[in-house]
This record gives sequence, structure tokens and C-alpha cells, in this order.
Amino acid sequence: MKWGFRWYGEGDSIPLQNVRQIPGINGVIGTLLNKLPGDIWEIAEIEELKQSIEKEELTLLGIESVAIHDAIKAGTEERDHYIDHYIQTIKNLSACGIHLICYSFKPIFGWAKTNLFYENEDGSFSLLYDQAVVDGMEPSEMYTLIHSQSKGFKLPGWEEERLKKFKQLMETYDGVTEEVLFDNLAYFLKRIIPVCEEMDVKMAIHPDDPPWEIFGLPRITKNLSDLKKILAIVDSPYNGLTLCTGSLGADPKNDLVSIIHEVGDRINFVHFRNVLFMGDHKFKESAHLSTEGSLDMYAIMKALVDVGFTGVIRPDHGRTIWGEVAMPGYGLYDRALGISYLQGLHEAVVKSQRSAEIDQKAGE
Ligand SMILES: [Mn+2]
Repeated sequence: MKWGFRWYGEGDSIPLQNVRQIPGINGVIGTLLNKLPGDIWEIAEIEELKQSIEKEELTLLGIESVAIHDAIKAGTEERDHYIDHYIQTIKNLSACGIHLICYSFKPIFGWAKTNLFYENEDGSFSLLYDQAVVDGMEPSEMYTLIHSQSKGFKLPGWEEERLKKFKQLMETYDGVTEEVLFDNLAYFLKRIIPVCEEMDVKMAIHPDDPPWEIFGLPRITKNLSDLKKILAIVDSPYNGLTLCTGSLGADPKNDLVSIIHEVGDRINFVHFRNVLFMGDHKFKESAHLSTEGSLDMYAIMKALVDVGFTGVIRPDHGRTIWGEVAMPGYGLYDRALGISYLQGLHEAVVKSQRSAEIDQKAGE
């Protein structure tokens, strides 16, 4: 596996030098945070990002995310224009030696939480989602809530430029059902995947967070059956998944181990984190350890090793601990603890399998 760490560029509170000091790290998953959905990522800008990372002797392992314009998701007449832009970005990334793009196909809300600083008993802070809070809210209030808690950090997927046009944005999705959204994804993938194959750029769609419908907006990346449908649109390793354990895992009905066994050959990228169920459609993002949340992280890691996953893996959101001032979910400390734990799990799984093989051979 390649061990990565999400990094938001020069505006990130974490210097790359600190990322490099995490044991076993291979590189970062980068982004151009100033880019709006629909913009072309120019070669010069990508090169600048890449060089700033390589200067610290890290590798740019992939991009997260190249966001998709609402015209593509809603299927308006401008979509071909924006798909052309997306294709150009794929070509430019490939020209710079970048071969992995994480993206999501969610109307308006890329991710949603109702508390970005929920105080845990030990004084640390977690992101928390409570459906009961969302049920009493207008969709536009979600923007206000997230912005009021962002502590001045620019949060991906919550661009103020889009917020300003919120009403118009909601209207864009009028009549967009799950079926329509899925068809629009299919239209997009059928156009871009042949280019990805030619350019050797693997796509990795991120699941819904939380993995159920909110504000009546359609969601099509919630569970195994959704993921299988998406993979069948274009049967190519370039049309792949981001396995985000914390997103899919927020629904207790999603069995991550069986999901990995079913679609493991199409997982192009892994986000590893734990969640703690706190009630019906209510959960918080816990520390990574199995003992801290509701997911069996050992079983998930073992499943990834069992299906032969060798791609890029990164710790997902961490808690805010030790008084760190950072983007909610993206501090250094808890994610560094998380990745060390994951590396420990991985080493244990791989070595126990090897010794089991040796025992088996000795017994033959
Ligand atoms: Mn994720």
C-alpha cells in the first residue's frame, strides 16, 4: 500500500515538513483549493503544487477532489462544455504524472455534519452528525451552520461562491431524482473513462457522507448495490471507487468487509476512519481505533489485504486534540496517530498471513 495524507496546499495549517516526519508516509493527496467546480486545472498550476510537495521529498499520490460542476450532475445543456473541461484536467494531470482522481457525485452537499466541534469526554473534539438536527433545518441553514463552525478555514465542498447562488442551485436540481442523477453520472463516465484509460488516470468515486438521503436530494453512492451499479456503467479498472470506511460505515447496514470482498478489485483509493453510532442516524467521528468506535478496523484492514489492495490509503478525518488549531477533521495530531495505528494493523495482518502460509507449508 502507499500511505498518504491529505494536504490542502500552502493554506493548510500543517507544514509539509511535519507530514514528512510521520513514519512510513509515502506522500500526500493534494488539491488546488482555489479551483471551482468546472474550472480547468492548468499544467503550470499542477506542476507548482507537485514541485512544492517534491521539494519536501514527498510524492503527490493523487488529487482529492476534482469537483464536478452542477451542470454535469443536474444534466443541464451546459454539461458537455464542463465535461470537456474535466477531460482537459484529466489530460493535464496525466501530463504531470498524476494518476488518481477522487471525486464525488452528490448534489449540493458533498458532506454534511451538524457539529464540527462536538466535545468528547476526554476534552477532544469530533465531527458529529445528528439527523434530528437536520430534520429541523432548511438546506440553506446547513451552509450557515458549517460556516459558523469552520473557524475561518475554507472547507472543501462549502465554497462561498456556490452558497451565494444557493437558491438557484436548489432549482437546478428540480426534478433530479435518483434515476436522473444516476443517468447523468453514466453520461459523464461514458465520456471520461475512455480518456482515463488512454491517459492512465484512475477515477475513484467517494460515497455519500452520511450515506442516506438528506433534504430530499437524491443520493446514489450509499451502499453496495449503488456502488455495483456505478461500476457496471463502464466495466473498467479506471472507473473505480474510493472506499471511505467512515462514510459507508455510518450506516450500520453497510457491512464493509463484505463490500470489500464484493468490489475489492475496483477500489482505487481508501479513506480509513472509524465512527461511533450514538443513536438512530446519529454518529460521531471517533478516533481510528476499533475500541473507540463502532467499526472493526482490523477486519476491514484484513479484508483489504485479502483482496490484494495495493493502492493509496490515507487516514481520514481525525479528532481535534492537544489544542491544535486546524481545519475541522484535518488536524495533524489525530490523523498521525491514526495512520500509525493503521500501519500497525497492516503489518500485523500481513505478517500473520505469512506465518500462516509457512505453517501450512510445513504441515504439507
Ligand atoms: Mn472520506
